[in-house]
Amino acid sequence: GTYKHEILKKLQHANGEAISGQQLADDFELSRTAIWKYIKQLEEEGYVFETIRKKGYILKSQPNLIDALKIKAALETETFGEQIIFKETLPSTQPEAHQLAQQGAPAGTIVICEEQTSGRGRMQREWKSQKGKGIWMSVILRPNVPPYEAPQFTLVAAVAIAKAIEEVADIRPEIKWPNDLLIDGLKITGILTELQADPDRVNALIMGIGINVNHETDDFPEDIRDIATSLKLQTGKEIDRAKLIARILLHLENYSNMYVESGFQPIKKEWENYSCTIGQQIKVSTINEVFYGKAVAITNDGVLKVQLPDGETRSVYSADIEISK
Ligand code: BTX
Repeated sequence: GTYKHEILKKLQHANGEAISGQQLADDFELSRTAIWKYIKQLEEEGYVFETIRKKGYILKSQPNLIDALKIKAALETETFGEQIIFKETLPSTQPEAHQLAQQGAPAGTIVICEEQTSGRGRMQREWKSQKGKGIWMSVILRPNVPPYEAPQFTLVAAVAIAKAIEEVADIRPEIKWPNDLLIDGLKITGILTELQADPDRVNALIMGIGINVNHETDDFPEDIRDIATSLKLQTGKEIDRAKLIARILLHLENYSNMYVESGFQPIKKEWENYSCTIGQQIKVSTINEVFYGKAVAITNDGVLKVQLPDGETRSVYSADIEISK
């Protein structure tokens, strides 16, 4: 696996220039026949190469699939994504990741699949995960923080994902506190942060990320067609999911390290720039009550401040919100 992955990586970074079989053979200390065999394997997986006599191979196109190899080839991280568990189909990537975390999987381990048959959101709500269209993944984080800080990582992840989407798809999503990304008011991403912890320290955060990427309208089940959208619907372009995943992992690695070192404060400005929540009239639903007010600020600790009609300000740690039009 690793030679194939390294050879692919070289060809991906050649920017349309040919690389000769001899050069690849020299670089990896392999025979030219071995290189040729790896190229054939890659072709079987759907990669298309142009072979130019005396010059070598040019990567012409890549299969629009995600697999561990393709994600790895696109990675720019220190450690995130070193361990990738890729499955065609899973009920949900979350329980799988929980189990791996319990067995000691390192930070940055990801579980990802092409299809979830019972993907879930918060409070056991359903998360629709159409085959081959989206990014359905769970990332294991191991931040050295107390358990009460876990919800902040949802905010950290939202910034990391928003930034990755902006860079790869060239469209700017908005963050709806706490765990949604929207484009044009429609849901493009949901984040589910779950916790494995002792009373005073986090052992692992299992960060579930669902992104609608290459869906056409018909790919969404009817019950969410009016509230959901995909990057393809919004940009008119097919998006390379492996590239987007790699970018998310890069930013997630950076921002979660930043959080552990310095808290939410250095990330807050970026969060606010992406936010569509602050300044809006909102309806807040917590487990205990429903109330209306104006979202006035996010604190340095990532807590939402809501001002009630009577002027009183409340701190909201966890809730669902609706933005009034
Ligand atoms: P949430 O509880 O904030 O949102 C769930 C709600 O979103 C649903 O009740 C439904 O109305 C709507 N919805 C369902 N599917 C979609 C979709 N594909 N696009 C837009 N809206 C939808 C959000 O929860 C957190 C979702 C995390 C999903 C990831 S995927 C990888 C990991 N595995 C897993 O089972 N969950 C996470």
